[in-house]
Amino acid sequence: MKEIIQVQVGGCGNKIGMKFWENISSEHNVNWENSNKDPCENINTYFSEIPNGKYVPRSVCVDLTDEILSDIKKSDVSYMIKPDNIIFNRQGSGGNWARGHYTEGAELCDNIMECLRREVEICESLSGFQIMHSTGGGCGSGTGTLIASKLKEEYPEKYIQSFSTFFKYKCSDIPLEPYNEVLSIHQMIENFEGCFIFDNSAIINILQIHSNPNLYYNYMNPIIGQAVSNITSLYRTSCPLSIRKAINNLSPFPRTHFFSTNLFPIYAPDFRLYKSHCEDQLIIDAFHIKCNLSGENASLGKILSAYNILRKKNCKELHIQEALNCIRKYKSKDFWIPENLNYHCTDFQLKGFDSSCSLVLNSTSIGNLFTNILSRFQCLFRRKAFLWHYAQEGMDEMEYTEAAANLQDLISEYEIYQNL
Ligand SMILES: Nc1nc2c(ncn2[C@@H]2O[C@H](COP(=O)(O)OP(=O)(O)OP(=O)(O)O)[C@@H](O)[C@H]2O)c(=O)[nH]1
Ligand SMILES: [Mg+2]
Repeated sequence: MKEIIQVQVGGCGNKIGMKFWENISSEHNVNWENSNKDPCENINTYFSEIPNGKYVPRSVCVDLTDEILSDIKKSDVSYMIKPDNIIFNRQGSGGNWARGHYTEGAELCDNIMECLRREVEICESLSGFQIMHSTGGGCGSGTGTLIASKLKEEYPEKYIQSFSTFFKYKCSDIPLEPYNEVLSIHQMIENFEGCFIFDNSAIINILQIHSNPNLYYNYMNPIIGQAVSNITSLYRTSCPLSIRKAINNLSPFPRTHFFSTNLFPIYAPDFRLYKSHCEDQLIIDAFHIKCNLSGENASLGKILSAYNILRKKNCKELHIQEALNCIRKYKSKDFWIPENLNYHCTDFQLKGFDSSCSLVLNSTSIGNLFTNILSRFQCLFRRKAFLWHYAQEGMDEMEYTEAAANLQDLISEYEIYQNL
């Protein structure tokens, strides 16, 4: 058994985290009334069995406000979350990374680590941790990265992967967002082994959402939840990968571990068509820029590594190979290492879909997202705007300079690979 423990942190982390649990509970037939009727072999990756024979998520839910309770209650599977694993205070971070990382969040840390220790103790052979969070606020970004650094201290040999939401083009109502994002990425470079990046602006673009910003999360979160379910199917099928193996396959270099995900098909929940797609269509269409959930066009960079995850019953090997050969032939100039395109095929279908495909890309084009974030950061930092909020929490100016330099190094590293 190779178990994975999820930590969902902050407003976005908890909402997307609950979508993930809804999807995979249904895929594994975990149901409170009937226990699990038809357990999949690897139900234990993400669920632990409790004494009455029921299964509950290996999840710890953290926030700095009690909004977490309503976020969890809105989910169809809220009843499965262990009440002791919901940890929050009522102070809030005020959108400030330093409050999430050094003050308010730090106060909760002993409690969080104790809860994680209990979860680790009931695992037979822990594969690693995954953190769900956003990078723009104070909690998911500050506390999420604090938890990762504590996990690295306590379980240095375990891999940590994250599902991280950015908001590239937002005219934010929180002016501190660029600081929060750069300080988070600095930590993510050092303490996470693999980060699956989603960009809200890209998803808004794909879905052409023009509604009230508070409503569009209802459309976006199911899409991110589907992509996460597809990616994690690698760890849950009958011959599962460990986090270590999956991330190592995707990362030719240790620091460039930021992956974008293409999802095909994508339907806004109201417009879903229950249509089946053949293997070659799944593989070829998943390469389309309109399927990219981080808004970066992989064809404008070099693909360092790619993983195609197909979920369809009775996949035909011959059709898969033909489609992969077609990609290798016509997109060879996009690949940095020729043919570095892996695939994984499973019968285990995505909830509500006859067939689905996620293409995970480690592409140098993700550098554009970071360049954009760094320039928004520089614009504020040059003027020393809003720094007093962080200084009040004891943060030193050196920390911004170090974080920005680390991000600049990462961008340069992507540029080197792109031009090699
Ligand atoms: N995709 C998606 N993005 C969200 C959601 N909720 C918030 N965000 C975005 O995530 C960023 C940070 O918001 P939150 O996650 O609510 O912030 P937090 O981590 O709780 O931090 P604080 O509330 O500042 O303590 C903002 O840019 C939001 O627009 C959500 O449900 N889905
Ligand atoms: Mg919040």
